[in-house]
Amino acid sequence: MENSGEPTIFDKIVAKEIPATVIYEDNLCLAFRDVAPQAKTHFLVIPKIRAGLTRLSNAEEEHKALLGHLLFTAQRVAKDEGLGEGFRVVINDGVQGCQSVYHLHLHVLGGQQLTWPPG
Ligand code: IU
Repeated sequence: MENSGEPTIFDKIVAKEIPATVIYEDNLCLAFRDVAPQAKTHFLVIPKIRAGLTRLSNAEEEHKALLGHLLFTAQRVAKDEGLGEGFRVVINDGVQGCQSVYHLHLHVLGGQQLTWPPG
């Protein structure tokens, strides 16, 4: 459920208050392995500061550069993870998009042949 800005589990991961397997970090974002992987390789890329981005559909003009950085980072870490044969980037938005954590995150899935369409 979307909240008004309470810390999410991802804020706690950024703050290192709860553990995660971090595979990339810079001043703007963090990439870590999903605890319930839906593909052989499944990691998340999140902004360190949510800055209003509980979900993609809350994006404003001011978020454009950060959104670009997250997407660029997703493909860069995917390459580092050996996903040169291809991968998928997913952003679940809202109830119908099956979003469960209201802190923007990009899923990156790969390491195997994926199928299409998703459910
Ligand atoms: P969603 O798009 O909001 O549904 O994705 C949330 C993801 O966060 C989901 O794939 C979870 O497995 C993942 N996750 C996690 O990696 N670590 C956690 O502590 C929690 C959720 I809570």
